[in-house]
Amino acid sequence: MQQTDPRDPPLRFAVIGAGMAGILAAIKLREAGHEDVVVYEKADRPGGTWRENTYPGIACDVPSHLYSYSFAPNPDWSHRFSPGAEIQAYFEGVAERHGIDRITRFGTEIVRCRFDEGRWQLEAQDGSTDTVDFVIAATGVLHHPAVPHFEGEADFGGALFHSARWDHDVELEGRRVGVVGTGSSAIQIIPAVVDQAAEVTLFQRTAQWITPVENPAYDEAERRAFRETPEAMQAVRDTASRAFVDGFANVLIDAESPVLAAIHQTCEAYLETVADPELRERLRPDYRATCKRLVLSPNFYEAIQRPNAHLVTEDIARVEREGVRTKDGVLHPLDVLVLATGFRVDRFVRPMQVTGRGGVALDRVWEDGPFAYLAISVPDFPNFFLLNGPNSPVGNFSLIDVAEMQFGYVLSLIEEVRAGRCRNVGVSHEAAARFDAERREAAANTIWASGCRSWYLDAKGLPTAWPFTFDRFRDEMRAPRLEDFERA
Ligand code: N01
Repeated sequence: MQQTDPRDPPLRFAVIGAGMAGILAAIKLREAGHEDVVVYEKADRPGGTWRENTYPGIACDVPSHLYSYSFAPNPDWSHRFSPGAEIQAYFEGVAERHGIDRITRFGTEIVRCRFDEGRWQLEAQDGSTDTVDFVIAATGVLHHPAVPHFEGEADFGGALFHSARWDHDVELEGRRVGVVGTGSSAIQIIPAVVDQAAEVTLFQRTAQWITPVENPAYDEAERRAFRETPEAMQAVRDTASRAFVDGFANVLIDAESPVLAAIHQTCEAYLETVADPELRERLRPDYRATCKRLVLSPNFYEAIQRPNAHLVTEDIARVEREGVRTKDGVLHPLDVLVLATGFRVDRFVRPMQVTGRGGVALDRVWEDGPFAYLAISVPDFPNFFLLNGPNSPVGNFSLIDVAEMQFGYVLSLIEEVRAGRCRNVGVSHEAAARFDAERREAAANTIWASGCRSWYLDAKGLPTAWPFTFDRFRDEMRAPRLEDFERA
C-alpha cells in the first residue's frame, strides 16, 4: 500500500446534490476539518425531494422530531407530521446556518465523473470542470418521476402533470380532478383537494393498505417547552425512534413477524370504517400490509367517501380530449389529470455518466440492476461514495438517520486517505460480491417479497432494500471493516 504524506495539499471534495444527504455531507466534512468542499446542485436552491414535491397535502410520514438531523433539532415543528413546505424551510435554514449555501454551486448539473490518475474529473452541463479527490453522490432515490404514457394523452384538453411537478398555476376550485395511483403521494393529495374540486376521481390500479394516524399540532406552550428543555424534545425523538425503528424497521425482514400481523389487523380494522360495503371491498388489497411501503393517513377513507369523490378500479384504456376512458368503455370527464405514479428508483446517480478505474462505466456495472456494498461503495469506483444508495434501508423510518450513519462510515474511509495511509479507497470485488449474494438471499424472506408489486422490487421482482435488521445496519455503520476495502 502506498504511503502518502498527510501534509499533502488538502483533499478536495465534491458533494453532488444539495438535498437532505448532500447538506449533511457538506456539514460533516467541514466539521471534520475538510475545508475544500464544493456542493453541486442542479436546481436553484437546496432541499431535494422537498423542493420538488409541492403537491397539496404533502407531509412526511415520519414524525418531524425524528425526521430532523440529530445535530439540528427543531423545537418549532408545527405538527407531529409537519407539512412539506416546513420541511423544505428547515433544510434551507440548516444549510444557511452552516454556510452550505455559500459553498454550493446552484444551477450546475454534473453530467460526467471520470476517475483518472487517482482523482475524479467532473464535468458540468455548462461545460465547467473540476478535479476532486472524493465524490459524495447524494443524488436521492425518489427523484426521477416515473411518467406513464397513455394513448391519446396529447389530445387531453385539460392540464396533465406528475405529482412531483405540480403546476400551481392550475386552478382546482370547482374543477374535475383525476389522480392516477394509490401510493403515499396520491393518498395525501385526495384529502387535500376534495374540498376544493368539484369532483375527484381516483384511478386505482392496486388497492392500498392504510394505517390510521393522528396528526396533532404542537401548541405554543409545547414548542416553548421544547425550546427551553431540549431533553423534552429528545425524548419525543427517542420515543418515535423506538416505535418506527425498533418496532417496525427491525421486523420487516421477517415476513412471519407477529408485529407485521398486528399492523395488518390495524389496517383491516381501519378499512372497516368505510361504510359502503361495495366501496370497502374495492378498496381492499389482496396482499399483506407492509408488502408495499405502508401508507399512513389520518383522512383518506373519509375523503374517498365524500359524495364528490369517485373510486375507479377499471384499468385506464386511453386519455381523450374530455378525460380518461377506462377499459369498460366509460369516459370519466376531467379538467385536471395528476399522475401520482411514483419514481424511477433504479436511477440513483444516473443520468450522470460515471466512469471508474480502467474506464469501466457505472451503467455497465449496474446493467443487471444497481448495487453497492453496504449501499455505499461500488468496486472500481474508489473515493466515490453513495448516500442512500442501492440496497440502503428504506421504509417507514427516518432516512436522515440512515444518511447520518452512512456518512459517519464514509468519513472513516476518508480518514484513511487523510492520514496518509492511502490515496484511494473503495470496496474490493470480493467483498462486494459476498455482500450482494448475502443480501439477495435475505431479500427473499422479507415481507416485500410476499406477493405485491412495488417500487421496492427490482426488474426481476427481488426486493432491493436493506434486507437485514436495522440493528445490523447500525452495527455495520459503526466502523468499516477495512479488510473489505482496496486501498491504493
Ligand atoms: O409513488 P408509488 P408515490 N397506471 O410508487 C400507480 C415516498 N413518499 O409517489 O401499485 C395506473 O408509491 C401505482 O400502481 P401499482 C414514499 O417512500 C413519501 O406515491 O404499481 N397506475 C401506484 O399506486 C413513497 O413510497 C411521502 O399498481 C399506475 C402509484 O402509481 C414513495 O415516495 C409522500 C401506473 C405509484 O405509487 C413513492 O410514493 C409521498 C399506470 N401506468 C411519497 N403507473 C410521505 O412521506 C404507476 N401507477 C408521506
